[in-house]
Amino acid sequence: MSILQSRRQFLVTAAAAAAVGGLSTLVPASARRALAASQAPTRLVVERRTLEVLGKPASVFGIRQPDGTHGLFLDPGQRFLVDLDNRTGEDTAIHWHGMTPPYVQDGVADANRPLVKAGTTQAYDFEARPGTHWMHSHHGLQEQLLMAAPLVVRSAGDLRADMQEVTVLLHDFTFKDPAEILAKLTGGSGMAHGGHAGHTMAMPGMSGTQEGHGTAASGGVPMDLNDVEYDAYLANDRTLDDPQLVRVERGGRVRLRLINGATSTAFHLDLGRLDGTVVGADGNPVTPVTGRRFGMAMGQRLDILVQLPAEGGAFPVLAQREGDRQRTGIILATPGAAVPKVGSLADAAAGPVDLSLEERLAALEPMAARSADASFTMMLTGTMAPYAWSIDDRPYGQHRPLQVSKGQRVAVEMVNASDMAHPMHLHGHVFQVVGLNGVPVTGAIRDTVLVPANGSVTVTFDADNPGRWPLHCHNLLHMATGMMTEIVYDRVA
Ligand SMILES: [Cu+2]
Repeated sequence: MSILQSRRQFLVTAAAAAAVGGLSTLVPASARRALAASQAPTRLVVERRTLEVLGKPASVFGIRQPDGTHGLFLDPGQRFLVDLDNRTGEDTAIHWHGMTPPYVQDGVADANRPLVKAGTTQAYDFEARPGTHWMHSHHGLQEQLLMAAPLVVRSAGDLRADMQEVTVLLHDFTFKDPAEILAKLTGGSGMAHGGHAGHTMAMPGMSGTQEGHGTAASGGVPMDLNDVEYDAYLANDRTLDDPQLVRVERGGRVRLRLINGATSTAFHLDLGRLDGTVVGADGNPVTPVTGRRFGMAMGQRLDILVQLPAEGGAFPVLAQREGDRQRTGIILATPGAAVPKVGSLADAAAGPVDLSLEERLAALEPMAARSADASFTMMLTGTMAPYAWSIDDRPYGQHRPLQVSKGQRVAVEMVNASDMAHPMHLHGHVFQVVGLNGVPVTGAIRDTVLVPANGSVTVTFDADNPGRWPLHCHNLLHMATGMMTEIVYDRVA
C-alpha cells in the first residue's frame, strides 16, 4: 500500500515535530517570509483555543500558523506545502476542501490513510488549486467545534487585479457538546423519535408521505430547513454584537471570499446597499452574475466583487440563516464612517436557499464537451424522524461504491427523495453542474452543489485522480448518520 509518495517523509515522529516547533518559534517573521519565498513548509497548528461568544467563553478548536494567521493563503505558483501539527490532544484528519491532491493526502482517514495522531505532525506536498477554499476536520464532529480555517490560493489574475481581499468564514456555533446534539436528534440509539428543534416550512399543496424514490415534485412539498437551534452564528469567529470591522477605501473595490463553514446551516448572503458581482463558485471562475442576495449552502464558497461608493460609508456584509431571522456578518467601513449597530435578527425570516443562483451560474472555463462514459443515478434518502440519512437507503458502511475507471467522463445524477436539501460534496475532483431538476445546463464548476428537497442535480467530472473518494452530504449531522458513499477507481485498494 502506498502511503503518500511525497519527497518528504509523510509521518513525522513526535520528537521531530517538537524540533520543527522549536525552529519556527525561534525564526523571526522576516526570516520566515524569506523562507516562504523558497517555499519552506508552512506549519499549521491544530489546537484548542478559548473563544468568547456572546460574552461567554467556549472551548473550541482552531487551525493557525505560528504567527496567528488562521488557515493558509498561498500566492500563484506556491505548492501546498504544509506541516500539520496536531496539538489538540486527540486524533484528527484535516480535509483540504477544494484541493485535488493525490488520494492519500486528502485528509480523510480510511483503511489506506491513517488519522493524524494526537501530538504528531504530518507533512503534505502537492500542487495547489487556485481559488477560495477551506480546511476542516473530517473526523467525528470536530468540525462543529470550529476545527476549520480558510485556504485561499491566489491566482495570477488576483494579483494583477490588485484588489483588497476580504475573507469571511461563516460558522454555526453551539455551547453544547456536538455529540449531545446528535444524540438528541437520533434519540441516542438512532431509533427513537428525532428531537427536531428546527423549522418545517409547509409549502402549499403538500401531499402526505414521500414514497421513497420519487422524482422532483411539481407541486408543494413539506420541507425541513434546520435541524438544530444554534446558540450563535459567526463570521470570522464573531457575532453581530461585536462584528469584525474591515477598513476599506472610499471608491475602492473589494473581493469578498466567502466560505460557508457552518456544519448544518445554509445562508443567504446579503450585501445590503452594495451591488455584488459573483465571479467565483467554490473557487472556480464563473461568468459574472450580479445581485445583492445570494444563497450559499454548507461547504460552498462564493467570490463576490463589490465596488464601494466614492462618498464611502459603512457596509454590512451579512449572512442570514435560511428559514430564520438569525444572521451574522462583518462590516466594511471607510475611514471616518459612522458604523451603525446591526442586529443579529433580520426583520423577516428568509426563505429556503434554492437553486436560483445555481441556475444563473456558468463556468468561465467549462469542461471540454464530451459524452459520459459512465452514468450513475443515486437517491438521497433519509428522514428527520428517525434522524437517519443515507444514499440509496444505505448508510455509509453498507454503501455501494460507484466504480469508475481512470480516463472516464463520469455523470452522476443525484435525486433528492427526502424533505431536506443536501449540499453534496465530492472529494478529489471538481465537477460541472450539467442538470438542474432535469433541465440541462452548462453550469458552474464546483465541488459542492445543493440538491434541493425533492429536486435533482446532475454533475459530470473527469476521472483523473485515482483513489477512493468520498461523495457526501456536507451537513455534518447528515454525514455522521450515514449520508456518504465513495467513488472508487479500479486498480486502487
Ligand atoms: Cu444532507
